[in-house]
Formats: sequence, C-alpha cells, structure tokens
Amino acid sequence: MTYEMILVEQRGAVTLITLNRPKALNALNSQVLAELSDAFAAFDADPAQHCAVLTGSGEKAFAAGADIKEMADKPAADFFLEDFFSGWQTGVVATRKPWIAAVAGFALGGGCELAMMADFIIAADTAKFGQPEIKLGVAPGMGGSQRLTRAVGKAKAMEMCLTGRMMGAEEAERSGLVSRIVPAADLLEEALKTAAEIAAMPPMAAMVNKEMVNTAFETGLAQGLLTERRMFQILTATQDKMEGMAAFIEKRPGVWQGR
Ligand code: CO8
Repeated sequence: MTYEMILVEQRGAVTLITLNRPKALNALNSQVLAELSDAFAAFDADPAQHCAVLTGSGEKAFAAGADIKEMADKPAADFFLEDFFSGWQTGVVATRKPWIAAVAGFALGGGCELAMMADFIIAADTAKFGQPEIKLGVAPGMGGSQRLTRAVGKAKAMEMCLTGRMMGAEEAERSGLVSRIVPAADLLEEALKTAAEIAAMPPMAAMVNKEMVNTAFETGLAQGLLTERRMFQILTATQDKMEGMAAFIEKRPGVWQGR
C-alpha cells in the first residue's frame, strides 16, 4: 500500500509511524485509518520489528480529532451501517506488539482516543488532551468515554466530556493519563529510545506483558489474576525463558530467539 497521509520508517527494530496531515492538524479520516491499519498490520507481521512509536507531524498537534469535514454531511444511517469507527478496534487496537504514542500539541477527540489506544503515552510539555465532541453535538466514538474514565477516573473524565476542557501535560501525568513528560524538543528521541529498550526485550514476553496489563485495564481482578498466572505458566515453556534465566545465572546478556 502506498501511504499519502502517514509516514512509516524503520529504525532498527522500531517502527516509527507519523501522522502526516499537518495542515489539517493530522485530523483522522477514513484514509488515515486505512493507512494506519495497514501499517500496524505490517508492523505486527514483521518478525524483525518489536516496538512502534506513533506520533504527529508538525509541532501543533498529535491529532485534532476525527475529521469533522468528513462527518459533517454523512447521513446517520451510514454511520450505523458502516459501523463507523469500528475499524479503529480491528485496525489499531488489535495490534499485538507494544507501541507508544508520542504526543505533542493537541490530542483532541479522536486524537486523544487514538493516543489512549497506545500501550502508553509519552507527552511533550506542550501536549493538550481533550474530548470536545460535546461542542459538536456528539460524544466520543472511538473509546474516549471509556478509556479516559478508566485512565483518570470518573470526576475528571466526566468534567472533560461535559465541558470539553483540555488537560495539559502536567495534569495528564498527575492523573495517570501519560507515563511521563519530556521537553517537546526531546519527545521523538525519548520515545524512540524507550521503544528501542522495549524492542530489545524477549519479544514474546513483551507481547504477553502487554496483554496482561491490558487484561487488568479491561476485566475484573479474579479474571485478571487467573489470566496472569496462565500466561506466566505458558511463558515458562519458551526458549527465551531458558535463555533469560541461564543468562542471569551466567552473568551475561540474554540472546533472544523470540519463541
Ligand atoms: N477535522 C477536520 N479538520 C480539522 C480538525 C478536525 N477535527 N481540526 C482542525 N482542522 C483543520 C481546520 O479546519 C483548519 O483547516 P483550514 O485551514 O482548511 O480551515 C486547520 O485544521 C487548522 O485548524 P484551526 O485553524 O482551527 O487551528 P487553530 O489553531 O485556530 O485551532 C484547534 C486549533 C483548537 C485544535 C481547532 O482546530 C479545533 O478546535 N479543532 C477541532 C477539535 C475537535 O473538535 N475535535 C474533535 C472532533 S470529533 C471527534 O474526534 C470524534 C467524533 C465522534 C463523533 C461520533 C459520530 C458518530
């Protein structure tokens, strides 16, 4: 697939995906979704790629939301019949390998929701998160009301959804929405460095750790603890577990097979 709205490059074992519609503040339309879905599927399928970073082009925005111009005249029945926005679940959230959102500037509406689809968010000090859909007469449609509430709790999520107010980087870190804040000039370098660190881990263990933490986010404690134990037990059957423990005992770095 030829990409027009995103850029994809490989930096060693890290795939860097950049939303590339800076004039529209990287607004997310159907073509962006199709291209992102293709890029994430290629990343997941490539045995040499182990972590990805998604970021926005331009300093102003990660993404200013779903493309309002694409939705403005669309009949309601089409939204329903196309199951509009469901492709984000199958095309982006379904990615099995770990990926990081590197957010500078606006992450609004679908942009905030896309960032929250990542395994974690590293924010520039310029980042601003918000769910302003109410001002357009609608509501979040790509997970905002659900993931934001789980991430920052009911009080802040409710206030943000009901007023559309934005949350700056410091409040986002304090509230648990982002893992950490870095100066805007260092954002990409820091995100790529963290991704490279993850990419150097035993790959199956990285995928399982991702699945476990997501299970904590998405299910109850009893189910989560059972899943964790079973996944842990399954990982003990991997060559990388034998290698990892032998390497520790022999005081040398592990060499991973990815199985
Ligand atoms: N969609 C399309 N185009 C956009 C979007 C967007 N979400 N955001 C910005 N743009 C475009 C502008 O139209 C403008 O284009 P042009 O130059 O051709 O007029 C260009 O980007 C630059 O934007 P501004 O001139 O507005 O830049 P400012 O610096 O003045 O303002 C803001 C920046 C505050 C970010 C402002 O652009 C803004 O408020 N954008 C919209 C934010 C928003 O409301 N996002 C939520 C969108 S809805 C959504 O994401 C989920 C909807 C769920 C609906 C479910 C339906 C079933």
